[in-house]
Amino acid sequence: MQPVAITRQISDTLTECELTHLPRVPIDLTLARVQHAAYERALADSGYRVERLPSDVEMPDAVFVEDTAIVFAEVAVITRPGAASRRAEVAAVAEALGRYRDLRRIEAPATIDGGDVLVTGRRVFVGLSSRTNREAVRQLRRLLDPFDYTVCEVAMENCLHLKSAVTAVAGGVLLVNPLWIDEAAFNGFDLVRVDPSEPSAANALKLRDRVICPSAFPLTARRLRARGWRVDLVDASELAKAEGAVTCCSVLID
Ligand code: CIR
Repeated sequence: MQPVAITRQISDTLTECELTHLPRVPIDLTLARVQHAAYERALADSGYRVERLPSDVEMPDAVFVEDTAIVFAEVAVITRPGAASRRAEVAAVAEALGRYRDLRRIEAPATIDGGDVLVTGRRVFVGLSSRTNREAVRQLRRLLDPFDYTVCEVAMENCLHLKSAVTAVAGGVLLVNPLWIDEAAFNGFDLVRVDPSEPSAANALKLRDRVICPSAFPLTARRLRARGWRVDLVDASELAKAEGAVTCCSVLID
């Protein structure tokens, strides 16, 4: 099967998005859409069939589709996002994902954003953030019980999501910002650190044949290229003002 990337249109109300760490600044919606289209082209270039869902004005943050679902080879888990304003986003994503996977759901009182879940091989790391609680970790562990995954929680600080601080860039290799998570939680992995002048650079998107990084972080991209990987840069300046980066704008079904 050709791999699929679910993305979602940028809502006209993006400027009313949730913000946790950044002050609200003007977002150029036209430019945001141009940048988002370039991101989708990078997905398509890498072999993904891009399935773009519509959005609407009731869902300012819907473009950050990663937070609504976690896809495994066996099932997809529909989240219960930590921000109440984002809970309605899951319906359309569940409908789309249901064509490819059996669905499981996280239920109240659990809350979890997909951005807090790092899946690499059979390991599942869940960041305890302002969006994700221990009850969600418990439910996720139970849902994955039949499938031989190890689910563990990770403490984090000073960033929105676990994947703001750590992402997988190759099998067994993680890109990390050691100031936001404890590297000891990732014992046994080969860790590449972000350039210290680019603290937000740990969010990179691993595709089949390349890694996508925001063009704002050239020094970290250089560190990845030095390992021999193809790194494509995308300008994500506008969605970064809404606290989004590159993993958050797609749900990949490989
Ligand atoms: C939010 O605060 O929920 C959005 N403004 C940004 C979400 C970014 N999601 C992600 O990195 N997974």
